[in-house]
Amino acid sequence: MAKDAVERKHQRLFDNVDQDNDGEITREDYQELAHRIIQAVQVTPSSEQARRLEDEYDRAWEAVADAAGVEPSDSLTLEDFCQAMARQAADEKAFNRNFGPLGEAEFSVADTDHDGRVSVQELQKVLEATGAARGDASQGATQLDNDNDGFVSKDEYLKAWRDAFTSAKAESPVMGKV
Ligand SMILES: [Ca+2]
Ligand SMILES: [Ca+2]
Ligand SMILES: [Ca+2]
Repeated sequence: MAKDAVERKHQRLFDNVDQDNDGEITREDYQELAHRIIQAVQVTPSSEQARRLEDEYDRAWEAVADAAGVEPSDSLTLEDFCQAMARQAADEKAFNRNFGPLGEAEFSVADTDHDGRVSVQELQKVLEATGAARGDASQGATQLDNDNDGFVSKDEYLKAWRDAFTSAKAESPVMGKV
């Protein structure tokens, strides 16, 4: 049976998170991904935004491990990860609780000039670091700017972020085309 778009997105996510490419996801992969974003946006690692991002990546890993029924010190295979993510994506409340704050932390770390707004260029750096949009980070960030004023609102980002993991659409600004 053909894999549906949501499953393909979870596979893409697995590849993006598996920073050391060993075919398993661990807490270290989540930590490394958080570090990559922090480096990409050049935010001070000891800053509140950077620490919040690290905390939320840690919390997200614990939620995924919990949904998969493993200890946070264990690792997850692609199959286990996709099953755990499918369960999370099917439960909107759990998804928002476990991953909503992570999306917010990503958005807040993206505002590198601290003007309270995230420009298309600022967001592009985050998308490049997560690997989410692959070669399409520029296109993805531009798509998120619905009213073409050069900035992406938090609501626009969070909605796109949720859709990336839960909607059946094969295309997503933060995930590219799967
Ligand atoms: Ca790994
Ligand atoms: Ca800004
Ligand atoms: Ca806009």
